[in-house]
Amino acid sequence: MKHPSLVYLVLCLWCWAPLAELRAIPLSVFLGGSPPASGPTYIFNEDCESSDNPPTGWTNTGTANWNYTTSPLSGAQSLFMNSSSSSAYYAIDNASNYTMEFEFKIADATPAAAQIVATFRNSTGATAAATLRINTSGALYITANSLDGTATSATVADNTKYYVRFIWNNAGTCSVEFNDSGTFNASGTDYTTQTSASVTLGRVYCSYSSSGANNSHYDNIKLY
Ligand SMILES: [Ca+2]
Ligand SMILES: [Ca+2]
Repeated sequence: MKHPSLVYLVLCLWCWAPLAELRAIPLSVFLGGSPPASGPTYIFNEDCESSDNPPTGWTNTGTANWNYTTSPLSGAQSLFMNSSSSSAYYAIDNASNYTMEFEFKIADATPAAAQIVATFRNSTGATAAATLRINTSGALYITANSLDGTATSATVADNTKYYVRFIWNNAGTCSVEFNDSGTFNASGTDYTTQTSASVTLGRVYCSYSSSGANNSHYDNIKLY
């Protein structure tokens, strides 16, 4: 608790007409109020740096390798899906919206057939809610409500690190955006959307068994 006379002095100064610029600054700054809330609370924020394979909370299929050390995307280790039949999922609660962010790299950015990069699914994995794919040109698109959305006009390149943001909205607009800076603005040639149906979520995957992205890398995988 601040001394009452100090609070009175600050209020008098703040109200003084010539100090217009001063009033542009929130009063709470002078009175010691709480700063604005910063950043999301992550459901997971996996940097792959532990030796656990898979890390706590994750389940592997195929030969997902969370201890990959050859050219990791960040730090000393990344997640490497070394075949198209590998994937890893994290069990999640049903929710009306989720944002998944991750660093991504793929050896073959123009695969012979579209491949799954990430997907929100139901609790058994059998039902897809929204699926992020890379097409044969290296563009990203979302399949939801059993319909393929428009692919980004921007494309990813082989063996190049990108930052990806993949957003789930239940019976709403899902979106994906990617770039090499990690700054997202929900617009541009690297951004696209697709409308989803209502699905009860239970899992989120990197890649997906039997149709995953071949020779793909992930790091700093976050969900909020
Ligand atoms: Ca690791
Ligand atoms: Ca890492």
